[in-house]
Amino acid sequence: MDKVLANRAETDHWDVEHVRQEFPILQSTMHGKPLVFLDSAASSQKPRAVIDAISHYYEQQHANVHRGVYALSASATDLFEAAREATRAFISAKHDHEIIFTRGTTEAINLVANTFGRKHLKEGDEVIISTMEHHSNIVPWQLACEASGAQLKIIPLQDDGSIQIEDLKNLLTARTKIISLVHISNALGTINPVKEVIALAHQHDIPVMIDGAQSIPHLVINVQDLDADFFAFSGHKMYGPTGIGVLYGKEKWLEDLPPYQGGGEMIKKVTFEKTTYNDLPFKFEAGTPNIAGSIGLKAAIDFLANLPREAMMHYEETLLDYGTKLLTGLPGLRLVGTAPAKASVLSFVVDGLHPYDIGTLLDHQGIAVRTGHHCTEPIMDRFGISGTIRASIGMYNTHEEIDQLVAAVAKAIDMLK
Ligand code: 7TS
Repeated sequence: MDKVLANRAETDHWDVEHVRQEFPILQSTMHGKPLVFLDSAASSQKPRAVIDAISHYYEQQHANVHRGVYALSASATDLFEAAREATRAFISAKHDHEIIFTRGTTEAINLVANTFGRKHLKEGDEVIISTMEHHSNIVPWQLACEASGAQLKIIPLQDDGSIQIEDLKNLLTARTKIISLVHISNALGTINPVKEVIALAHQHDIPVMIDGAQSIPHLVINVQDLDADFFAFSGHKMYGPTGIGVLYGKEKWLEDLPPYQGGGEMIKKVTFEKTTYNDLPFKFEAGTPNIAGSIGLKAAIDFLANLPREAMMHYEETLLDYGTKLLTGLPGLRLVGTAPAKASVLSFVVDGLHPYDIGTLLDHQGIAVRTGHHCTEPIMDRFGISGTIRASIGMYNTHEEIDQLVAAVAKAIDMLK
């Protein structure tokens, strides 16, 4: 069977109507119209299994973890640690203690930039990121560079929104200490060749951090196969709750780095003379963690793990291709981000029209998209625009919803011109 046919056969196994039934909010209306939710890159909607796991936890299972001698605390601890194990398995990490729970991707990147910066960055050292980073993979590194006197080096963007390995090669020097790169761009949809980047960096003994905020809901992630040194993601973009995220770090790096925040949980022994730090992963988990969030995250992982992920990926690809074809047919509309390797994001501008005005008219049709710079101002500067309209796809979107988006954009163009 050729690839197209194989894809089609697998796509057929994606029962989108069945999947939609699992997401209560998708049955709701907005401005009297059925909700068409096309903003999953900002935050995805939650299946009932996640909502139920969290309310069940608060109704029947809540106590603080790692503290009490009593049964309820011990079982809350077991649930929390089961979430860590499920997360490990989900991204094929080697050890449970390589999974650090954070508030989200932003906190995970700050953790690495801060601790790596304190220990390994000095005056004249260099940190490489790309033009397509989310602000959360720019600003923490700027702070680390300011504190240490290191310099930020930027991989440029091609016109289609991709990066070239040659450009990265040209930036590598003996002073490069770390590379931090987004896996899938939230504003362009570009899928970066992170495995190739990591292999290249490792030839020079440079560690690589991957911002996986947008790849985790769409791709099957295997951190050992990627050989990533650090990999960050958020629960709320992968159908889980807000306020929980993950930093994966290779054991050797997490052992090497100093603690991030100080407080309870992260210590072994505290005296005023000297405090010793706890073992991994607790060294990086100061204070009471987001227990309910971890349980919701595990429910999201179990939900995803029970779905045919290959079929989901092919289905999302067909939606992206469909939307690309239809949108590019509209007058004055230009897609921003046309790299050959792309996932789930349709970012566009319309000649002479402000993204916000189009976004507002779409909202009146019940269609939720995001407009603006998407926390990626350097991308907007690179393309000389102030923002885009971004429709982003989740597992529950349909071809009919893409039709509605395109019809509503066409209507908005007509009204505003
Ligand atoms: N990195 C990428 C690539 C992202 O898309 C986002 C959030 C983050 C990091 C930060 O994640 P957080 O969970 O810590 O906030 N992206 C978006 C977006 O595209 N629209 O709203 C948030």
